[in-house]
Amino acid sequence: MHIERVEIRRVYMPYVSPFETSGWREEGIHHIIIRLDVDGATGWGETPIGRNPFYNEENTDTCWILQRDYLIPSLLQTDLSSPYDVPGAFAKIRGNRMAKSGLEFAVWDLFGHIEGRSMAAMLGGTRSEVAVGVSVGIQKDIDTLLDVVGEYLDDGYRRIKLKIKPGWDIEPTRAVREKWPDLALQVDANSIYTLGDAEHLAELDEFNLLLIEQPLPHDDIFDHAKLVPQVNTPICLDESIVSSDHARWALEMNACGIINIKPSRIGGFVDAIRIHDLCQAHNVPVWHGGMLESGIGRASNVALASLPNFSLPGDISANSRYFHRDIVTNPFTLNEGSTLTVPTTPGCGAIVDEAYLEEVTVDKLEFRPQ
Ligand code: NPG
Repeated sequence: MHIERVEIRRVYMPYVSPFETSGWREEGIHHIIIRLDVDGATGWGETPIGRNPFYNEENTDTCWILQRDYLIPSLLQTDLSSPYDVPGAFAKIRGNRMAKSGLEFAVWDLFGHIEGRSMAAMLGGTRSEVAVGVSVGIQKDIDTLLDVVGEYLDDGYRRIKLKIKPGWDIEPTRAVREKWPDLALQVDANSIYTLGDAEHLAELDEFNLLLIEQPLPHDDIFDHAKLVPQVNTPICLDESIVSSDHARWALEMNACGIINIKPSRIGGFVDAIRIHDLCQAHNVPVWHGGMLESGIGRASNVALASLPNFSLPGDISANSRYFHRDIVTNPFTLNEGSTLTVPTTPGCGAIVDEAYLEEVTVDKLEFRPQ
């Protein structure tokens, strides 16, 4: 099968409230939405990339250029018999995994519509609901943090992740732990510490956290392996795991006890499933990260999170936690028990609000086979 038409759109959608990590602060998303068409069937995908290269090396501009000049021309030339053909179509192009991922997701969605299968079923999902939590950005002070966490708990979320950085780590975590002694709580440093901070990071051990996520640099695995024996809390890798090979290296080096899988960071579902399976074989739990996706990327995240080894709650909150209005007409709502329901309709299950998508579009391009 050859794709007949590709459309990419840069979109801007404001968040309900700004999101701040140890490395950046954003007021909204600057993602790329992809649409593929073949013979009356449509597939949607999202590259949930940052406007600036502060999380990884890519940004919206680099993804746009890579998709326009390399990835879409390759995809249009490829005779696809399954979504598993996509990584091969992109194999010559090194790195740029976020740029690749949205196109791969759209091919999965397209095949789901053509074959009448849900994305979760295609990926090997086994759950009808996935456990989710909220990632709480850095706040202006501890009182505000406690209010924000309290609101999410009132909404029904049962797992909270706190963003931390030097000067905003031990005390905010202590305050949340003291107020909610039984809360499932974890922290995320987004690569801001160094191995010299090992003793400081070990101070987090007293708070009974599920995990400490990506304390050391984004491209490091070696020093994480040195950190692991110095803290009792499980170390989870995010930024450092960009492929199934990186996951294998980390497991062989004992650089982490848990892995956060974001399929967009890894270039798509094909390699993300390999990481899931590898971790399962090693009895290493995984959980699904988030990149504040619109309803399109959110639906495909929920599908992947339905695989069996996603055994910790994901950063996949209900759409209303991110946006007042989303580009889908069927947003996820939080179930009792802090879960989202896995769609069973063909593809990822998102119903795109094309009129609103047009409103939030900043730029768009269309491609057809030459
Ligand atoms: O709920 O989607 C969400 C946000 C989860 O904290 C979250 N994502 O470092 O994991 C992260 C962070 C992130 C956001 C990373 C945007 C990159 C871009």
